[in-house]
Amino acid sequence: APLQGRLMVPPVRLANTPAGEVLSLPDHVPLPEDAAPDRQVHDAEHGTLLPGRLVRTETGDGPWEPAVEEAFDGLGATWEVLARVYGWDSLDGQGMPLVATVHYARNYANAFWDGRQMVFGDGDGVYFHRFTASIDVIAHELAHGMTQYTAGLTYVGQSGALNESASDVWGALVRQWVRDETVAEADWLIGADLFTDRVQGVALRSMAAPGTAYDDPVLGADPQPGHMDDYVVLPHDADHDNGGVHINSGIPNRAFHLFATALGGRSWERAGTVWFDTMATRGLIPRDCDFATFARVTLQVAAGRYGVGSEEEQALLSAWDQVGLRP
Ligand code: ASN
Ligand code: ZN
Repeated sequence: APLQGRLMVPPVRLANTPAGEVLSLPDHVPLPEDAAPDRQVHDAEHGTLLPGRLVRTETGDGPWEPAVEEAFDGLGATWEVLARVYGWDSLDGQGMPLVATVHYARNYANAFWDGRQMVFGDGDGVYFHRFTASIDVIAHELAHGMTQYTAGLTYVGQSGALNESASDVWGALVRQWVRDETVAEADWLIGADLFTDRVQGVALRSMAAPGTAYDDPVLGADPQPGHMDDYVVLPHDADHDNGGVHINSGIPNRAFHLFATALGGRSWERAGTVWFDTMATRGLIPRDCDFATFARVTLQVAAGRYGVGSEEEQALLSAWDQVGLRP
């Protein structure tokens, strides 16, 4: 449906869209039932050469070992949400293969998107289980690929924290979709299945209450802020998490949580739609988008999709206000 009426927020100068222009957001047309993902799961066999040995595609008989099963199913669930809810086929919207590698290196306690594919370590076995254990972590890594092909948010400073936050949003959303949870039933945790019993903590991050996910003698305390007053200013280099991209992501994470829970129902419906449109509509946000610009564009999208003064727009305005981002 085309955007109607005036925008409640001041017109924002968009990357490719002149200020004040009436935007038109395309309807989401779910992909047909017979559309399917093209998953390719590899085994690095504890080396670091990527992608490694191809062990599973869409054809072939199992059984497969757990890491392969989890990666394959997690990629499938993420593809399903994007395709069936938003009509988006794979990372680029054009059906590109979903490539993943498991058993990366030894005792590797992380997962990442390398610009072309997803990579999952087995964890160190002391503090971390294997990184395919949390479906939201799989969706998080895959979403980095989607962000690369859509908004292209630069992985440093505020745009980097928005990139990180978008991955957490898709992670939480896919987890909730798989478990068919309402926003009230969901725990809004990222990486809830990764920690061993030894760790004093519940997950890597909490979108509902950033900064409370863990407090451990060895791992330290969860450093995430949930409000602009607590924004952590760090140098924009690799030694400082590119300016705290995994730290300050707590702020937009909490805004999404507040928005989604105020609306109720399922997160992928209205709240997810606003985030999807903001991220995936070409030219809506610049690559170096800051928090304030992101907030303004989400409000324009909400007003466009659901109407000026709508419940959705009001809930989102309140959510951004509660994290210190009043447009
Ligand atoms: N697991 C991390 C992430 O996807 C790895 C990284 O810092 N690139 O954000
Ligand atoms: Zn990430």
